[in-house]
Amino acid sequence: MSYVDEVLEKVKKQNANEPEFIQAVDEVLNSLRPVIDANEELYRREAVLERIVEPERIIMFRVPWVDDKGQVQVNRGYRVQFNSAIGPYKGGIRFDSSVYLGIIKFLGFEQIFKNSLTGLPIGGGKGGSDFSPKGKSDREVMAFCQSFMTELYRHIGADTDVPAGDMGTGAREIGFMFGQYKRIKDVYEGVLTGKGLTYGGSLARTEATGYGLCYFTDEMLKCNGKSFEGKTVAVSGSGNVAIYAIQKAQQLGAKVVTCSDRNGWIHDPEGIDVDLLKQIKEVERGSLEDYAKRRSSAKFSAEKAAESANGVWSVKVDIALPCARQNELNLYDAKQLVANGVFCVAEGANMPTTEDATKYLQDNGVLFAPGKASNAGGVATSALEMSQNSERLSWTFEEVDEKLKNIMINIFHKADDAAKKYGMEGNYVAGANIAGFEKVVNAMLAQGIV
Ligand code: NDP
Ligand code: 2IT
Repeated sequence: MSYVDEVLEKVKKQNANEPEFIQAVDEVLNSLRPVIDANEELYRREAVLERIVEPERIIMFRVPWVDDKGQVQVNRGYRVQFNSAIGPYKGGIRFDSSVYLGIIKFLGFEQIFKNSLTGLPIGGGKGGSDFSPKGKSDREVMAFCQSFMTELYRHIGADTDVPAGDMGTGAREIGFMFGQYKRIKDVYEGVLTGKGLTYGGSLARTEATGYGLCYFTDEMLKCNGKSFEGKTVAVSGSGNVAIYAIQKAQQLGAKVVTCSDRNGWIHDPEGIDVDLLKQIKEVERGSLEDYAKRRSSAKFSAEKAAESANGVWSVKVDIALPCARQNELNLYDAKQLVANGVFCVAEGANMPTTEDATKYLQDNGVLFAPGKASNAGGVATSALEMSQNSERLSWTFEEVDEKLKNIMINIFHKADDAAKKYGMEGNYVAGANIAGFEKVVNAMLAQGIV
């Protein structure tokens, strides 16, 4: 049995209750076959794959807090410190009722390769809790965040592990966690990124993931003789990544006609009004139904993304940008997109496309950008925030945005070059995995058995 198959079998057996983690490992290891085969003897002896699929450390803890009725609630907190070969652990914190260890492990595993691709010195990690801020008061969110940090603080630090936001964790939550960390440790340091601009945050971090997705996609399109100009785009989600992907795609000349949330999705053939969307989702924390009520060109469908299909992918468009969550674009959706003439799918979310859907899109000539490359702009800008915190200076929006753009263009070319080197031109999934993996493995081998 090949080394890859051996390790995959072991991962499936040892993590049988974590399907998302198995999916992420399966996708990465399968695409690494040419590299592993070329170095099989060394990698086997050094147990490179066994080590890379095993987190360096998993922290799980109780998070008790008191709700507005005086009732004590208990959630479970996680931090998975996956790989520190190339820098301190770095990765977001997800607050969502669907969170369990398998979700955090899949996200942490992806983060290793994503962070490597940025070219910046950051290792891979991820954290979160099954707590959902949805429908909670600000005081409840603060009580939860303070309790979460009261345990997490002892495991993190500016040179150890630097968390940030992810689904359900935005500026408000980062602020509450930063305040509690500082209060307990009495150290003012860049221990979290995505901070507010008045206390160490970086300009352009809010926009970075969505903008970065479009910079990456723009470069991929250009290198394939295409562009955003005059194209129609379907986006899913309406959170941090989606909002700024919509904004940048429109700035690059496209018309974005869909977005979605937990309650349903909208089709706005005139193009999404980003200011209205921001008002509803960022300020009011409301539902897209309100968007359609205030904009006559938009139609809201209460139909939620289901196991079988997701309405946003039924609209005829040229480019699709999934920006909500894992496995939101399945084989059925991929077939609809291809039948409707889509020529590019670029992932803003982490692992939004199922493995069979990815293969179908690639087999049908669709330009496909994998999230760990195309959504790396968020964590890359987090690393720029860490640099600014270390030198106790802050850069202008334009400076950060320019660096972000260059990083995304470089990531595209790293993935493109690696794919070409191994005879898989145009397969950016394989190219991104290989380029991300090679740097981490070289560092691991150089550092001995740790
Ligand atoms: P947000 O919480 O800001 O937004 C998530 C969006 O997805 C919301 O619109 C939410 O709906 C929708 N959503 C969540 N769960 C479901 C569901 N079960 N069904 C339908 N819609 C759903 O998160 P982000 O925008 O930060 O993250 C989105 C994705 O991007 C995640 O996969 C995340 O891991 C990834 N990512 C984020 C980065 C970042 O910098 N923030 C960086 C790289 C990747 P509602 O509005 O109703 O809550
Ligand atoms: O998935 C991701 O890359 C993020 N949620 C951002 C992580 C970060 O540290 O900025």
